[in-house]
Amino acid sequence: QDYTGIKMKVLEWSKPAQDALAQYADALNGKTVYLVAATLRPETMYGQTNCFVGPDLKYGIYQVNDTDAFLCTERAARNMSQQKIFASTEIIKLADIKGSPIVGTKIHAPMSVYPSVYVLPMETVLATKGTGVVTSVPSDSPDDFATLSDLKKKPEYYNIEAAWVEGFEPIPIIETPNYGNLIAPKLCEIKKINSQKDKNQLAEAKEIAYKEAFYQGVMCYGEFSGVKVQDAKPKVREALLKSGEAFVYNEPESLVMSRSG
Ligand code: ZZB
Repeated sequence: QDYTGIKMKVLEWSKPAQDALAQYADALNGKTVYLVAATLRPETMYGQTNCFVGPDLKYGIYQVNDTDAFLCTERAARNMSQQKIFASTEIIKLADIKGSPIVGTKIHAPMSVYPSVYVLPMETVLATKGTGVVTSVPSDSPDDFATLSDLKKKPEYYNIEAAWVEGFEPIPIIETPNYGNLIAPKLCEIKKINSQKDKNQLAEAKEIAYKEAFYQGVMCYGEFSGVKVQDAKPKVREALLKSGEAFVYNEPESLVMSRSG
């Protein structure tokens, strides 16, 4: 898979993350840390409202160079190292941290309408895919919309502060002929998706959302407003790569494919 690695700069660690990372203070000193998300939809980055981590997943903070470090799974760090994304040939892990304390961390999501967004929990984040960090675009991803809606309904249950989700609404990014400009909320309504646990309906909705946006979608936000998604996608990606806010991240798919196949 040819992913775009999105660099989400940490602006302020949550209190639990500060506590968890205190023991690594020397290693992290002077480093800017980015949560990195692997996406197939760079053209939707304007609509990022938050990012997701798996609360029970294990993450590491890996040195990129003298100034930068990436937070992702160890598996992703190994892939990155093979793709020469790190300055050093060896993998340098600066810290270990679980997903749950990262929740509540304030980050900057490149191109997002919202200047800063929060890290939130998502039970269905796969450790075996991408970086284990998922950027969230509830306008165009049914999984993201369903999860964000769950969190808004029951912040106490999910152990989050209401302020981390309040006011972060889906933004119209792509106009589609059959589902309007907020395709994910629309599909969740049509498919009667009530929570992130409605797996089968969510899988169907995702399939439709991918196809509809790619083959029939037209951008209705940002620099490429009015441009077909097919044409805008590589252009937005190029802009992100050029500004240094993203990088090319590839994933060998063989294992996952053979298991599901
Ligand atoms: C932003 C985005 C916006 C995404 C969208 C999708 C959509 P897929 O769906 O299997 O082809 N993702 C990445 N890593 C993980 C993970 N570890 N666990 C769970 N989800 C993950 O895989 C690619 C997409 O799945 C990625 O693209 C990411 O969400 C998510 F509007 O990034 B995407 C209709 C989908 N729309």
